[in-house]
Amino acid sequence: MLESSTVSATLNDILGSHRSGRAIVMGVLNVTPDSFSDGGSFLDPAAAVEQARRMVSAGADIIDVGAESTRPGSQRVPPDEQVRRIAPLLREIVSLGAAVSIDTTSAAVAEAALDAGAAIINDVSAGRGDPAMLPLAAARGCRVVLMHMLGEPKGMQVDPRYDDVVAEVRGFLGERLEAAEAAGVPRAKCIVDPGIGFGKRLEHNLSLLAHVDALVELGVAVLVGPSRKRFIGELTGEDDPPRRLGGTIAACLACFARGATIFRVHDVGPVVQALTVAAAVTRASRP
Ligand code: HH2
Repeated sequence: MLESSTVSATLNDILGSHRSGRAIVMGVLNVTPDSFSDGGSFLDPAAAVEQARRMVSAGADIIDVGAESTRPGSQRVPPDEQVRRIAPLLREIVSLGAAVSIDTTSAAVAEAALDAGAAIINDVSAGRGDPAMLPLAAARGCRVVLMHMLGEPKGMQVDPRYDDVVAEVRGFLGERLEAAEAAGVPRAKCIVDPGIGFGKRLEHNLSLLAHVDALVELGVAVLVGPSRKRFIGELTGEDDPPRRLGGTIAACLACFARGATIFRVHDVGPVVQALTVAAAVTRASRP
């Protein structure tokens, strides 16, 4: 499917956001029964499309569609079941005009989504989960999010350890950028992500948020996904993920101040508003 000129312009804005400083918001759409904060809410295709429409109206530049939960302890969902979940709604979501990303580690699922008009592969395994993923991205000329994860979702929160979490995550992402380039995906089409909550304790998540500028030095746009995650509950005592919006906004703003520009969130409107104000204050502080 050919990209519309509006989506191509959005994609250029997204990939160049680390240079322009423009904040980009990626709205989360989980077409799953078991996601940690919204599982089951959008399994019905009509509800999913309606939620995507709301997120686009609220200012989302990207809609990230996922059909497999990666919460700690989650079970893998076979590729054909992921395709079955997204097939009835993907084209309609693409027609809303935002860029669409597919959150999967399976090349078969990514290919089905690209065929329906998705433009970005969001791979939490950074191309390690399926050897066909990076070659597919190269052949289709699409953009790729490369995320850091220690281990697999099933056991990743069992005693994760690092000597220097920031250096190790940065080193890993540098290597995955090289692997993507070796497979034929230009660096300029890649986005990196420290993988908040993926094999990390509270102190690891906080170090990565505090030093996200070390990832910006890799020379590509940096995405962060703190939305509603457990570290916010650990800091604040809020057990109910949908009630973690204040913490989500604080984490996004702290990362924006340090050079990250793409924010994967469930609550698009409030985060767009917060980033708009933060960006205006930053501009006003320049001579
Ligand atoms: N977090 C989740 C899923 N996909 N992708 C990227 N690039 N970065 C993230 O931090 C990230 C991600 C987990 O959040 P969610 O989709 O809300 O939950 P679940 O995995 O349970 O569906």
